[in-house]
Amino acid sequence: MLKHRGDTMKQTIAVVILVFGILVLVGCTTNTQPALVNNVVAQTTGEVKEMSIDAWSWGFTPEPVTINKGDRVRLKVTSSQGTHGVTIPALGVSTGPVSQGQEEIIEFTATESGTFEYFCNVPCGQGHRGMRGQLVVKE
Ligand SMILES: [Cu+2]
Repeated sequence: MLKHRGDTMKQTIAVVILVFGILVLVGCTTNTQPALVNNVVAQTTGEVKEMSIDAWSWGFTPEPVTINKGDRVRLKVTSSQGTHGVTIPALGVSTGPVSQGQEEIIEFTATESGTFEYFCNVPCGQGHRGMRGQLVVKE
């Protein structure tokens, strides 16, 4: 009875080691080719586009902002009147508050085409809710 139990234990240990080995192998395989498996790496044009948005009370200039898919964008946000900011939720980028006469630069790569909203992320008074613009990413 005791001997039999010992054999079962050995078998269990062998199975655990085998499963562990398979997991390690699978882990190594996926780690070597992340770009191929998930195709995460975005195709970029390699060109950095410098663009500017000026915020004022209450709006943005220019509006809309148009770029091409794959562009690496350096977006300079300035404020010529009041303290504002820019957030582009679809791209996960935001400035902090940009006060009058200041500037902040945000960088992103436009990996998908479409029309995305951006808006002011600093409560700036009466016209704040109207401070919206569109970022058009062309195919
Ligand atoms: Cu605002």
